Amino acid sequence: MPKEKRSPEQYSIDPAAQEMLIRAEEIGIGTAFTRADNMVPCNIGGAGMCCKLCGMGPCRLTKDGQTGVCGATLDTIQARNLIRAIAAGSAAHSDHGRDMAFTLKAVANGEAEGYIIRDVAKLRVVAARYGIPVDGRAPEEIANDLADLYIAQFGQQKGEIAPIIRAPEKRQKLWKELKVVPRGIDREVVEALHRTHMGDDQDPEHILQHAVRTSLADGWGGSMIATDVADILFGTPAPLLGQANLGVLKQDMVNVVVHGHEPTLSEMIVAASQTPEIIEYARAAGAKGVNLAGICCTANEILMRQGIPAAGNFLQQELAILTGAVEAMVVDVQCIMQALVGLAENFHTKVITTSPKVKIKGATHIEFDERHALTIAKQILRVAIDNYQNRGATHIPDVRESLIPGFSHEYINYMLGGSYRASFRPLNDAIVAGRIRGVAAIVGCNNPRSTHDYLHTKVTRELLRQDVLVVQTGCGAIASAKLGLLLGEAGLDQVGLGLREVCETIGIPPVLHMGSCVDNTRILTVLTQMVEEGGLGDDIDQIPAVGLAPEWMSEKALAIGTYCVASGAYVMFGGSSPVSGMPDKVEDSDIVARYLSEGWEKIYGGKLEFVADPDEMIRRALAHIDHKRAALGLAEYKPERFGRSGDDRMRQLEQLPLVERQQALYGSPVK
Ligand code: NFS
Repeated sequence: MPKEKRSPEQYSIDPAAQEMLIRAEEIGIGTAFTRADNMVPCNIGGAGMCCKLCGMGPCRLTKDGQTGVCGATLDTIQARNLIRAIAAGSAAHSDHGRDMAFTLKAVANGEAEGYIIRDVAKLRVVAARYGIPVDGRAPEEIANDLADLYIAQFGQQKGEIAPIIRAPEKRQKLWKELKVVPRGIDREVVEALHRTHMGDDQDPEHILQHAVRTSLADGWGGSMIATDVADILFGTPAPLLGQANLGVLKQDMVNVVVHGHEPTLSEMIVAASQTPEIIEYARAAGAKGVNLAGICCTANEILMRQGIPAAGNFLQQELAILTGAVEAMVVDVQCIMQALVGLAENFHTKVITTSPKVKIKGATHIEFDERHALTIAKQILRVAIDNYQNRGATHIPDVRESLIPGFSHEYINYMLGGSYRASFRPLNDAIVAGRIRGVAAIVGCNNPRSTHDYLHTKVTRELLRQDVLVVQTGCGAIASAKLGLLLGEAGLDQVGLGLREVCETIGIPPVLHMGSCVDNTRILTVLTQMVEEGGLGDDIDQIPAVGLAPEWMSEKALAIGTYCVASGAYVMFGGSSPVSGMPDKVEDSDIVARYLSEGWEKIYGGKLEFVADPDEMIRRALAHIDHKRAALGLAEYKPERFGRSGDDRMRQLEQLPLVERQQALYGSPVK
């Protein structure tokens, strides 16, 4: 029986999304929101209680003590299902990292049209970390060596992946003792699949130990490589002004939406769109030019480096096409809904697939090849421009918000101390003093099963009020951007006074946008640097910090959550749990869920929990932060200690007559 249909306000808290969903209803077009209404999720599969790994099943274990045909117990089945998801997520991130490494190699050898090495400084720093000689060498030579080293990580069979040395020393030692240091990125993913083939690894804890190793191959391997190379080729992000939401689409321009994940093509489309030849071509077609906008993590990549606006997050991909104003939606890999093609048939929009790995029936395929990157980018833009004349009625919501993204860990380090005294000291000190209670990474997807953006913003706002500094990536960052939380002035009135004062002093928004989902590795680096700075313990699990993915939906999110736990973080997911079991109906069906929390906490100091209620998520996050503060012997968090923020006080003083103001400031009037 279909669930009850929800109202636009129940679908999304974003007014632009609501407007487009009303429009979709008016013209009779379905979206992920309505499809979610019509598709009741399977409660057995959803709880991790269904095994379909072989042809004797699928086996659905819904009674006490029941096993699969082969005798597999529920905890084994849940662990196998979970590791397969983690392997898929790790594979997606890491394959992205591999492509980036190949691009670096091609650029180093002059085989990639249109690219240059933009951040030579980062290239030298990263290469030097691995002992690659840098002095007196051309950037291309260094890049060639680094590309070779990075490419080798994927197929490496033995030993340890190289980037693991970037974790805190104590953590590395723990991983070695536990035998979870990845040997090679591909090897761990393949082994996860092998172990879960019928008749292999059947001890849930042993399976989950390998889940950790697989996820570490992502976080401290494939994803870290993706971030490094993107920065080296396209520039390490630093704050700039951007905009977000569907209102960034323009009526009088050719709108090209780039959607997916890898920055290689989207960066080239940005470059191509600014060439006189393309601008002229667009003008000849009657448009003012080409307006680019991003969706999902591609949006984050070009937003934080080039200031290209974000049209929205995951659940807005269909809504962008519904505006009728998108000439082309150019997609590469990951998070692309198949529904886009059918939806686009109602409009003039061309859905263009570009990756050799991704085709969608009915889409136009223009395959990307880095050797001819600029030429292909121009070709794609010409297809979009030619389509401008076919545009029909449009409906662009007049909703957009400004934001300041671009907080790479390099920039955070710089902003805290300047060029010569770059340091995490001020951040650590603010935490030690209790001005900042702790740090929360609020990341991950949207999910049409919950109200779009609601859970993200609910937990973000509450933690800010509680003086928790928030860092964000992925679709969660775009959710906060749309609400104005990524702007200093607009966001600060919503945050606790201690945190507010720190933000005012440094001149930052209370929510730091750190990039795309592969850039969660930047958060790992920040946590490591906080450890190395001193004062907050000697490993990541001692820092008063939490990781939250309130609206998760993708397997990549599970991989991220797992590597963060293995790195020592307390991670909570909202929404549904893939290992929930049905503890009220089937005895011990939550053994795996308990192990991910209590079991992993004993081993890694971090734990993974699925918490549907956002208030409970907030409560547990704050309790954890306070518990970690106490364990470090830090001052108890007391918000009233810091009184009003400095800027706030100055603003009030400005209202006073001069003598009284001087009295308040200096104790007596200045003569
Ligand atoms: Ni992350 Fe980025 Fe968004 Fe989720 Fe998808 S875009 S890689 S998976 S939906 S946050």
